[in-house]
Order: sequence, then C-alpha cells, then structure tokens
Amino acid sequence: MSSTMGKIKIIKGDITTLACDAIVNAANSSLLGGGGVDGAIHYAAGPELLAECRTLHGCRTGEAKITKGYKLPSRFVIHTVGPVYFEHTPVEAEEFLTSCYENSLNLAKENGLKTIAFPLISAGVYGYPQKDAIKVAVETMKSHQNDFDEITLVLFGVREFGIAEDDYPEFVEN
Ligand code: AR6
Repeated sequence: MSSTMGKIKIIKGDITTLACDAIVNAANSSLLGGGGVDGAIHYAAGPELLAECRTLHGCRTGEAKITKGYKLPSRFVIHTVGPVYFEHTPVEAEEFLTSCYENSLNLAKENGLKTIAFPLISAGVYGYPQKDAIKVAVETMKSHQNDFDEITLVLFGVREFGIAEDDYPEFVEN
C-alpha cells in the first residue's frame, strides 16, 4: 500500500459521537429530518441544523448537500438521500447508492475535508440488503482512498458489524 493512501476503517458505534471533518447523514429528499440515523443527527446537532436544512430545498436520490455540524463534534454534515430499495431494480438501486457515496466524497473533497464518516446508507428503513450495502460502501471508499486521510464506515447494529467482520476483516477495528 502506498504511503499517500488514506485509511479505511469500519467501526461499530454511534456516528453522532465522532469528531470528523464531516459525518454523512442518510436523509430523505425533504432534508427536514426523520427517524434512524437522520433523527439521531438532528437531535445531537440541535435545531440550527434543521433551520439550515430548510434553506436547501431538498435533495434528490443519489445527490448530496453540505451543512455545518452545529452542536455535533463533527464540523460538517453531508446529507445524502439513498434509494428506497424496492422502488428500483437491484441494478438501479446499486447505481443510486454508489452515487450517494461518490457525491458525498466529492463534496467533502471540494470543501477540503480530510476525514469523513458514513453510516450504512439505505440499509435501515429504506430496505437495502445489508451485505450488498456494505459492499457498495467499501468499494466506493476504496476508489476515493487517495483523497482523504481517513474514511470511516460506522455500523450501528451487531448484525451488520458481523457481516463486515466476515467480508472486510482488513478494515474492521474492534
Ligand atoms: N449511528 C450510526 N448508524 C446508525 C445510527 C447512528 N446513531 N442510527 C441508525 N443507524 P436509516 P435509511 C444505522 O433507517 O435506510 C430516516 O427516517 C441503521 O442501523 O437511518 O437510509 C430518513 O429521514 C442502518 O444500518 O436510513 C429517511 O426517511 C443505517 O444507519 C430514511 O430513514 C441506515 O438506516 C432513510 O432510510
């Protein structure tokens, strides 16, 4: 591995506690909050995050928008909208999910950010199979590894963390 390559990490935990340049939110197209990781991020960031989100006029599936982090330990939040798995063919869903990671990483790069953490986008309420979602996440992260100091995938549940331990032990940190 070249010494200029940033590090990819997979950890188990709550993304709202991480002090990165940016954490990514698995939002919906309104960008006005919801449940899951979206709810946790808005709760931890405080009402100013929602106020800034209101000025963004939503976000399309696969695209990404950036706000400040407010009360979060991370400086910025990148909001992206994953595909609802069963509204698409599996191929289309994979293309949208790949775009979420690509566009979030590109936005971080444009803003000069060096450390970024992702949740497992679409793999909760939106129904994307966890094993496939982890593969899309890790493969996209690998292709942008050179542009960052650290890219972290934060897994919330025991089940998805177990899948990552089996499929990507080289990146898993306990
Ligand atoms: N830290 C890290 N990961 C988390 C956290 C957390 N604090 N909380 C949940 N997860 P989901 P989606 C994991 O449903 O499938 C919202 O209502 C969770 O276990 O949050 O993209 C939005 O407003 C799962 O693995 O997002 C949208 O309407 C992953 O985060 C909709 O849900 C994603 O689950 C988006 O659905």
